[in-house]
Amino acid sequence: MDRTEILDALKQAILNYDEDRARALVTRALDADIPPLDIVDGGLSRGMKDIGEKFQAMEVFLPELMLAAKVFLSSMELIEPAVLRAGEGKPRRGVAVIGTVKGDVHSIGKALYATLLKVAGFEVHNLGVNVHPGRFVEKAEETEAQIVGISALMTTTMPAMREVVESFAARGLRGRHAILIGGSPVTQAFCEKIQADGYGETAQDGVDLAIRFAEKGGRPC
Ligand code: B12
Repeated sequence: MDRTEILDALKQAILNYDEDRARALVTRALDADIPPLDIVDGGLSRGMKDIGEKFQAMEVFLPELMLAAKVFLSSMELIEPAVLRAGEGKPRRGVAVIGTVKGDVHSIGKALYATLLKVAGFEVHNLGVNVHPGRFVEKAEETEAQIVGISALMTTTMPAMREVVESFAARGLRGRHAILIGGSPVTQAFCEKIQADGYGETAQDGVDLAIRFAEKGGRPC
């Protein structure tokens, strides 16, 4: 199998909810020296995107989403050590607090963001999912984080991102921590509307922004 065939088969394994096959293909991909992030983007994430579209078209339902997520997370267990190895020896960049907003339990994109921040040299405090706005503030202050990364995967939970920004403002803390937002329904326009400090379309974009903030500060949004 060449690279494209492996990645296509991996996408298909997600669509078939076939955990054993997905893990075997990930091992094969790593053995074939396919970069870990290409395995995620070119295989696993493509599968998740297709499952989301099938869900929207009512071709699959919640149990299938859960199965696909399980295959994704199980595959990530194999990929993560290879990703983290790439970050070994990197200088320490700063501290990041991340979480998924109140009302939202989607964790996969945020977990990927956490991993890539670690690779880039950040100390990461992952607050998990369904995080109350005040919790972001408390943890950011406690850890003196330069970066607060917020994830939302649903249009219905995006307004909670504004609440997080407002919680920092209400305590006079705007400008002290860069508030970065992301997740598939989030846009640059929304970032500007709620006056967050930056939007990352992908986890890697979010890491690049975090590095810029940690190094220079400023408001890229
Ligand atoms: C897997 C999944 C689930 C799983 C989640 C499991 C888990 N542990 O995360 C389960 C089954 C639990 C689930 C539940 C639900 N889901 Co759901 N789910 C998905 C699905 C298929 C994939 C999401 C995913 O993991 N993608 C892969 C990751 C890698 O991509 P990502 O999260 O977008 O992250 C990337 C970037 O966005 C970015 N990123 C993400 N966060 C951040 C943060 C920062 C700071 C930065 C910089 C970057 C960044 O980095 C990542 C990589 O580059 C999506 C479809 C989709 N298109 O998103 C639907 C989807 C998000 N779900 C949806 C819905 C409706 C639901 C439910 C309400 C269903 C129901 N009837 O109960 C519940 C909601 C429960 C709740 N209260 O949260 C809808 C949302 C529609 C909307 N209103 O916007 C979607 C879009 C499906 C659809 N097309 O209709 N879901």
